[in-house]
Amino acid sequence: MRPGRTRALCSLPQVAKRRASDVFVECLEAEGVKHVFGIPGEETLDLNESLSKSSVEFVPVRHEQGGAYMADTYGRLTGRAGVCLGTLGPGALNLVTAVADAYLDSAPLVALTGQGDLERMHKESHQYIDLMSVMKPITKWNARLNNPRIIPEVVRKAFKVSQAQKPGSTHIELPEDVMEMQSDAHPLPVRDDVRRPEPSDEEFARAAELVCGASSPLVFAGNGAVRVGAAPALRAFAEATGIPVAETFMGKGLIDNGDELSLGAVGLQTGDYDMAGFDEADVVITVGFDLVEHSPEHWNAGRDKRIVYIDTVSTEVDEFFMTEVDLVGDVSRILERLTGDCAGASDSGGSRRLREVVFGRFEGAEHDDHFPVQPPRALWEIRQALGREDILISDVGLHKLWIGRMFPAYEPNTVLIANGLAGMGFALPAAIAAKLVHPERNVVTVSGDGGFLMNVQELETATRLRTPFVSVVWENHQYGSIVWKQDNKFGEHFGTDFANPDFVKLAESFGMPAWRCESADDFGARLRHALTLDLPSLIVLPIDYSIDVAISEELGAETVAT
Ligand SMILES: Cc1ncc(C[n+]2csc(CCOP(=O)(O)OP(=O)(O)O)c2C)c(N)n1
Repeated sequence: MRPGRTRALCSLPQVAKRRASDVFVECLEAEGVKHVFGIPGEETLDLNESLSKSSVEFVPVRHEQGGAYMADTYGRLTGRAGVCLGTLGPGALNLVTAVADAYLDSAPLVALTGQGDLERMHKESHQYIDLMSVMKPITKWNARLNNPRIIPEVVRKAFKVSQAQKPGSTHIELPEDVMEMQSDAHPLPVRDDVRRPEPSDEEFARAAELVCGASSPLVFAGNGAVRVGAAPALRAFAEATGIPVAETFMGKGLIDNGDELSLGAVGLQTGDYDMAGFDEADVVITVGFDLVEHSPEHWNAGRDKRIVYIDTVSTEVDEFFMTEVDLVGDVSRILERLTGDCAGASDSGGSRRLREVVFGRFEGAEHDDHFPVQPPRALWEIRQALGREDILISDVGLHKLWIGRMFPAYEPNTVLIANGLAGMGFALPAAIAAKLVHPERNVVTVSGDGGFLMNVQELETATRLRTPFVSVVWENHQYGSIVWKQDNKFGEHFGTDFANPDFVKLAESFGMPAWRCESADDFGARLRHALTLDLPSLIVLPIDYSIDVAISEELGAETVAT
């Protein structure tokens, strides 16, 4: 053995042997884990017993997918991996959709799954599914704990990889027999003080030359900037240079919607880009732009934009996104330096036409008394009821498209939209996690009547935890966005209509107050009242989707999938 290695081992504290599951939980504590969201199983008995004696709160949920969405949202809002748990086979498989959501939406999440004993994995065996293979394509990394000795390394690596840019999901499989073995391992030190490489002076000079030489530059900012807290630096850059900022749906709030330099959230239709000034733009500065949200083909179809790329990691390859300069590193520091270097840039880029159409419609909705309510009025009421830092969480459907483009955001991470995987059922469990992270903020969800029922069981988790937020269900008895797409394509729709339970009675049966709105004014009043309560509540809002989310033919064909 090499001398250095001997010294390192000699310096380890003497630790008594403990059960492997105890060591595992000590490692979770060392990572700062506060909650594990999940459902226990026969194959996680030791782990759950160890959790019960730890500082980590085990939060029982009512479907593993709900638990994984809670972990996903906890990760989105904190930058620290949220943790979810499912037992082997069915429990683990129920995690899959939300683990994939964290993967595509770049939210740090560590999924724990039980597993049968090591010695029965090679054969047909009760509830055994090859979870390592199942989780592989929806995680950045995964590992089986096949020996208690490797627990500290595996846990540290799962968190490190999950939280490193771009963040995402990782997975640890915990065989039942390994968890009950004895081990004297102990947690590894946790160090997250990553120093990012700086772009070279030449790269900065090239970027400044491009930006300063542009006649019509604009910034396109996305979730990558939200994740690293770069909003202040981005705002300072925009203000100093006069270069306006368009946002993706997940980038909403990076720049205050009321700011003169805000071009709005683009991407619903091809015309969005045109009307925000992309057509005339010769240079586009992307800041934390994740291609998973919106294909660059929609704003660079002619491949003629000169692109300055700013992010923490190197760019994806896409034929419509051939960047000219890549500034990879600490996004805030890069923007700060560019702010000085680009003082002479042209401030004539961007167009406010998109904003005028969208927010003209939004402001005009204040006195729109249509009932069932039309989306602009519904969003207008929610905006009035919420403060700048409060949180609106969108589920997935036609309502998401309305929220994405029309709901004004003032700060990042105040409008949560799952726009990578875009799975229905996200909003309700996400709200529980948002309240755990920010108990002082108001939280409202908007779901369609389709998506709401996909994770409705988590109303019980919410009432049990007493996380006060308001679930608003836009009721139209249809999968609205599919109706919209089918009508546009075929002139008719099919397979999209359904009946609903009485949502008010359903919510009441969970022990929470609930109301059905009878008029547009009713909605605002009920929402304001619900936000004063110290327990979760639900509002059913009959919705009229007869006005096209496209708003105007001028905006062209839709480009996004809901
Ligand atoms: C889990 C999941 N299943 C299916 C889809 C495809 N999909 C996208 S939107 C949508 C309909 C949503 O209907 P609803 O929740 O009622 O909301 P609305 O569109 O009416 O606002 C469907 C089926 C999806 N994104 N996620």
